[in-house]
Amino acid sequence: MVEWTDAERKAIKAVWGKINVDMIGPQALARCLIVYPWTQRYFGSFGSLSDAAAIMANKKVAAHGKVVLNGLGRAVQNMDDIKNTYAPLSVLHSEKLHVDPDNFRLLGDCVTIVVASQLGRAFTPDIQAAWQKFLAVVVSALGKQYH
Ligand code: HNI
Repeated sequence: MVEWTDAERKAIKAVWGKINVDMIGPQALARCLIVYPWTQRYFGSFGSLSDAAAIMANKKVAAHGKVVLNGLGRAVQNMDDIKNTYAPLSVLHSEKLHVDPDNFRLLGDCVTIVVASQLGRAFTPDIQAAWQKFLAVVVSALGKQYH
């Protein structure tokens, strides 16, 4: 099981407390689709993803970005049991959506970049260290049911 120090818990909750899901979610998913264009293949039903402007204006991308970030929120609320909390999501991404699990880290990095640009100086190296550990646990839990 993952051990969290009090400082890490505090840092992760503090970052989450400053995240506006409705803003960060759409931006992070749009960035992922633009920066790593192969991730677009899973969103064939989302309409036009033809260029960066289309992706950023795409309402389905925005809505799904919020869904993903709310999913991340569930991990924040269940920090001591992320693996079980994410078991059904892991099965879904593996068996139904067939998402290559390498992509989880890429989306996580996009979330971090958007969060960092919003928090600015408040996103200190210590805070980032705790946040990256949290995302690493999330990525690992999402990949757990792949076989
Ligand atoms: Ni993901 C659906 C959470 C990464 C492709 N995804 C979901 C849902 C949640 C979710 C929550 C909704 C489930 C439901 O309907 O029951 N996804 C997350 C989280 C991460 C993540 C927390 C990582 C941080 N998903 C990814 C990545 C891809 C991805 C990296 C592809 C590149 N996800 C999908 C697709 C769906 C999806 C595709 C279904 C979308 C739809 O509505 O058709």
